[in-house]
Formats: sequence, C-alpha cells, structure tokens
Amino acid sequence: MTFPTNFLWGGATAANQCEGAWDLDGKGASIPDHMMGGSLHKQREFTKEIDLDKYYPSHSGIDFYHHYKEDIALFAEMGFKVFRLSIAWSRIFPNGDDAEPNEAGLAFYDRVFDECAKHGIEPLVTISHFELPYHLGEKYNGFADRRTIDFYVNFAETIFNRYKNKVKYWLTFNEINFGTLPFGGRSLLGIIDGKDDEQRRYQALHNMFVASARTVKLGHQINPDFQIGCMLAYITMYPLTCAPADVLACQQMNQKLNWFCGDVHVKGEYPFYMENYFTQHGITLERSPEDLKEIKEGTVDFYTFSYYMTTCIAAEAENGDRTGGNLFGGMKNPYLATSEWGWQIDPVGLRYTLNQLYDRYQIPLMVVENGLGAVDEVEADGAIHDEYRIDYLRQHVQEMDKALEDGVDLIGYTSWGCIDLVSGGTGEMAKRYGFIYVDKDDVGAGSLKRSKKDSFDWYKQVIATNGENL
Ligand code: P53
Repeated sequence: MTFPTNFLWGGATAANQCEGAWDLDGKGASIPDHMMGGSLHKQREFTKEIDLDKYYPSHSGIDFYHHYKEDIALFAEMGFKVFRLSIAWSRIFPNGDDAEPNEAGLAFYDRVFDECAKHGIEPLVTISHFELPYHLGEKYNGFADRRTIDFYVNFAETIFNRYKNKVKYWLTFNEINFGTLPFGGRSLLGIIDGKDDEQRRYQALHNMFVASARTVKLGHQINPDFQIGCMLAYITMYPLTCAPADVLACQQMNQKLNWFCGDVHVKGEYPFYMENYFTQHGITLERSPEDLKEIKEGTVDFYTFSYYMTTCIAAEAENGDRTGGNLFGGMKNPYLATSEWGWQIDPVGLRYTLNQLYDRYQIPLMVVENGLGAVDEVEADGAIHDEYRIDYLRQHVQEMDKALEDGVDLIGYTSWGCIDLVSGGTGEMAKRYGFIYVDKDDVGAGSLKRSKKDSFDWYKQVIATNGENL
C-alpha cells in the first residue's frame, strides 16, 4: 500500500454551485448569479439584468447554506479528512469594492468551519472559484482593471485574519489557466463588457498573478503554517499521431494552456515561450518591475489541479475527429471512452500527468477535482446504483497509487462534487458527480432531500482502508 497515512482524502465543491441563498444575509450578486441553466448543446445564457421570473441555478443551488450541518455530517460518515469549498466573495464583500466586510457572511463560514472541526475535517478553501462579485465585473471588468488586485487582496486578507486558526490550506484562484481562453473571460477574469481579446485576457491574467503572489506572501505573514497553493484545469494532451508536426503542435498547446500559469505560480517567472508568444502576437503587457518582484516572492507552497479527461492535438484540424464535448479544439482519442458529456476518460493519463507535473515542479501535488458527471437513476426503493461512477473513481485512485509508487509527492485527493451540485459548465443538475444524491432537477423542482448512492459506501471503505480496498 502506497498511500501515506496522512493522505488527505475528501471531496470538493464551490460556493456558487451549492450554497444557494444568493441574496440572503447581505450577500451581493456574483457573476454566476447572472447565468441561467443550459446543457451540452445549449450554452448558459448570461443576462445583465436578473429576471426573477426566470430560473438561475445558483440562486438556490442545493441550499448548502441551510443544509451544511447535514452535508458535513455525511462527509464525515464517509471519513473525509479534507473538504474543499470556496468562500463566496460577494457574501463577504457584496460589491467587491466595499470598505467593510459583511459580518453575516463571515459568520456563515465560521459556522461551516466549526462544523468541519467538530468532525475532524480539514477545510481546503478556494479564495476565488469563478464567482467574482457582479459589481466588479460591471464597474471594472474584473481583473482587466488593476484596481481589482487590491479588492482581491483585501478580501483575502479579511478571510485570512478571520479564519487563521480554522483554515490551513488555501488556493488562490480556481483553474486560472482558463484565463488563456475566451471560455474564461467572463467567469474567471470578470470581463463583462467590451472586447475580450488576447491582449486584454493576458493583462487580466497578469493582474491575477500579482494578486495571487501578494496573497501568498501576506498569508505567510498572517500565519506561517498556512499552505497556499495554485489550481489549474489540467487538460492532458497527447499528439494525435507521431508525426513530428503533431508532436510540436501538442508541445505548443501544452505550453500555453497547461504550463504557463503553473510556471508563473511555482517558479515565479514568466516562461520564455510566453514572452515569445506575446511578441509574435503583438501582445504588450503592463508589467512593472515591482510586479515581477512580487510574483517572484509569492510562489506557491503546493500545486493542485483538476483532472477529468485528456485530449489529442493535431497540427492540422482535418487530421482527426473532434469530440463533441471536448473543449479547446481537441481531437478524439480512439483508445478512450467518453462520458455522456463527451469528456474522454483516461485513468492512465492521471499517472502520466502526476509524473509530468512532479518532474516539472518538485513540490507537493494534490488532485482537487476528478469525477464522472453522469445521469443517475433513482430506483423504486430509493437506491442509486452508480457503478459507472465507482469504476471511474476506482481506476483513477489505482493510477494515483501507482504514481505514488513512482515517487510522486501526492498529498491529497478531493473528488469533484462529492454531493450533487449545479454543473459549472452547463448549469444542469442532471450532470451529477456526487456520492450523495440531491433531489432537485433542472427547473429547480425537488425536495432537496439527500440520499446515499452506492458510491457512498464504496468511498467510505476506500478511505477507511487508506486506498487499499478499492
Ligand atoms: P462541469 C471544463 C473542463 C474542466 C474543468 O465541470 C472545468 C470545466 C468547466 O465546465 O471546470 C471545473 O460542472 C470547475 C468546476 C466544475 C467542474 O470542473 O461543467 O472547477 O467548477 O463544476 C466540472 O461538469
């Protein structure tokens, strides 16, 4: 058995996808509060005005805001060592640029962390998980404006001081590398208006790097025991063929999408290939020597990532088939099966990825999202037989085991959506990831009752045997 005794087993969520209570106790609207539900074939609609006659999934989520005790008790029953959650920025600073924090919002997370402590669960907090206060988008276009750096750092400082004895593990930005794609423009960077081009996106990303680095430094001053990490969506890429042109195209795609942000966070410097990319594409960034110094001084303590799928890259698009649900123009891998949402399932790719990342960075790694989004059927007796989810998770845990044997310093695993929640990409409830089923549908109907799926008992036994009994 290779899992270390202190391995952090657990699950992950994000505030905007589970809390609900979107305007309760002083909370302001966040960007996702302006997004309606969609599906694989229908993009989520974003509206500047919130039309209360329409259904916005984040407004009620799974009402974790009122069910947190019950939900955390269920996580504890599975034996969770860690629970990854995010703090809704607009619950603490309703507009993002407010002078004072909202006490009722701060008090909510005190209750959540106290509940975790009661069960011996360590919280892992994402400071910003695609949920900027809407006002920051509207007034400043989010991180496109440098002033948002200060708003973010002020938010981080507030929660660091408040929870310094309750939270040890922090992540600065969820899936920051999505900022390199149009996909990340609104939800991650907060660009609401006007053009969302590369120039603007890379400037916003730069501002986020400064915000992250300053936050890491500040966090270590507030509590030297803090462990502060970065978080990327790692979309592992293979060349579609062994044609050198495909291999090269794959390397270039890896640099831009998978390596750039991690290199800045971990090494504290812009990599040469991005400097070249900026020159080639006429991108000029406002980066002061002071910014670069801050980035160098605020490198992260550990590296975390989400891992759901892998994709293939070809120099010429016509060399292969595009898979329906695959983002980023990836190609179909004939050796892999796909989920109902078109994501290519690749457990062996996780071992490959862990080795690749550890080789590159040599700091502790954590897989903070992984899982299978699937439609679940509730049987007449209330049971949910999700053996497809167990198979997916089991195979990924086996590959983590092998990566540990390879010598990779992997410190934890939090599967995504440990309780069913609103899908980030599509806004659906139907795309479920949980060990715990929540009775709610895509139009917002349902009792919100929680029930255990077969995967609940499976994961419980995995944790109890520290990964031995799969
Ligand atoms: P959903 C795409 C590809 C990889 C990760 O995604 C992604 C996305 C966005 O859809 O995002 C992360 O809910 C994200 C979570 C999200 C989860 O993956 O679209 O951090 O907020 O819910 C799963 O199936």
